[in-house]
Amino acid sequence: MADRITAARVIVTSPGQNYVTLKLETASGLSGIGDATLNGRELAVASYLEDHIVPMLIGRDPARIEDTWQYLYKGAYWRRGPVTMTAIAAVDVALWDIKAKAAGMPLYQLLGGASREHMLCYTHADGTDIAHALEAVETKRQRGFRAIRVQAGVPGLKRIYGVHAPGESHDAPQDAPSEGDWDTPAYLRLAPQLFAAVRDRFGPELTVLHDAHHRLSPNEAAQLGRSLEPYGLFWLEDSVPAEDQAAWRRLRQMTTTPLAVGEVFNSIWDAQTLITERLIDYIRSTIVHAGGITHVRRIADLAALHNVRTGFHGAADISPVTMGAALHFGRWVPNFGIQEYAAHPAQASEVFTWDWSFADGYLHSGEAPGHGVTIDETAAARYPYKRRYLDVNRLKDGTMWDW
Ligand code: CS2
Ligand code: MG
Repeated sequence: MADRITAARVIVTSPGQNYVTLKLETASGLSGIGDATLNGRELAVASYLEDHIVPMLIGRDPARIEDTWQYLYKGAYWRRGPVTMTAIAAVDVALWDIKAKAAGMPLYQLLGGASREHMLCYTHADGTDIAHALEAVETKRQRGFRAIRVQAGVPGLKRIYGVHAPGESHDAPQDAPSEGDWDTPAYLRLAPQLFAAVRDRFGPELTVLHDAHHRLSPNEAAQLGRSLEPYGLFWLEDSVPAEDQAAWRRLRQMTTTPLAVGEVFNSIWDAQTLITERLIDYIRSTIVHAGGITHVRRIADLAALHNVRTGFHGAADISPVTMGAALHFGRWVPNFGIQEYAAHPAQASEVFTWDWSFADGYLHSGEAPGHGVTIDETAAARYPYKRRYLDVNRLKDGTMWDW
C-alpha cells in the first residue's frame, strides 16, 4: 500500500542566521526535510507553506515527487517567483529525502549514482583593503581551500559588499535594511589592482573568483572583464543585472573572462536564453530558490547540452539542508563546475546535523540515506526568528542602486 504524508511542519529558527525548514512525516514512520529559506523575506515563504501548501500535502503519497511538483507548480496558476519556487523546493527536497531513506540509499544514488567522489568548492576572502584581502586569502588557504572568491573594500566607500562594518551586529533584529554606498569608477580601478596583488603573492595556480553583485552596465562589466583577463579568474559573477539578457549578449562579445550568474533565478525560464545562446559559463541557480532537485535537474541538463557547468550558490543563508541536497546533486550531475561554501554560523550546528563534510578543498556528500541533514526542533525553538534584511545600496548622490 502506498505510504502517505501524515504531518508537515514549518520550522523557523535563527541560530545566527534565519532559516526556514519544512519537515514532512509519513504513515510508515519516515521523515524528510527541505530548506525554505529566502533571505530577508523568510516569513513570506513560511506563510505560503503553512497557509497554502501544507493542507494539500496531508494524505498525499510521498513517492510521487514529480506529480507533487507539477501539482504545486501548475496548480498554483501563478507560476514562478522566488516565494513560490522556494516553497516548492522545500517540499521537493523533503520528498527526495524521504524517497532515498525509503530506498536505504544516499540521495545521489537515486539521481544516477556518483560521477565524482568529491566536489571542488570555493569560499570567501574579504578585506577592507587589498592588504587585508590578501591576509584573508592566506587564512582560507591555510584552512585548505583551493578556490577563493576575493573581494576588497573600495577606497572611499563604507564597506565591502555583504560585509558588515566593524562593531555592527550580524544577527540583531532590524526594522530596515542597512545602507551601503557605491562608486563604479573607483571599483573598476581597484579590481585589477586586487587581482594583480593576489597573483603576485599566491602565484598562478590558486583558483580565484570575484562577484560584482549586478552593479555594472555591459560596458563597465566589459572593462572589468578585460582588465581581469591577465589574472585568469575561474569566473566573474553577476557583473550586470541578472534579468537583463541583452546585457549578457553584449558582455559576452567583449571579454573572455568566464561568466557566472543565477543565484537570484528561480526557474529554467530565467536562464533559458543565457544557456541556449551560451552567454554564460556557469549557472548558479540553486536547489532552494529554483524549485528543488526536480527543477534544477532540468536546468542542469539544459546547461549540459550547451557546455555550461553548475556553480551553485552556497552563502551562509543557504541552509545546511540545501548544502546537503546540493552535494548529493553535485555528486551526480555530469556538468558539475564548483560549489560555493561559506561556513554557517556556529550555532547552526546545534540546530542541524549534517553528514556532508569539508576536507582539503573539497566537499563530500556523505553516505547516509537521504540527503543526510536533520533538524532538532527543540534546539531550533531556542533561536526564535529575528527580522533581518539584506542590505541596500546607494550611489554617493543618494540614488538607489543594485545590491
Ligand atoms: C552572494 C551572497 O554568495 C554570493 O555569491 O552574492 O552573499 C548573496 O548576496 C546572499 O546569499 C543573498 O542572500
Ligand atoms: Mg553572488
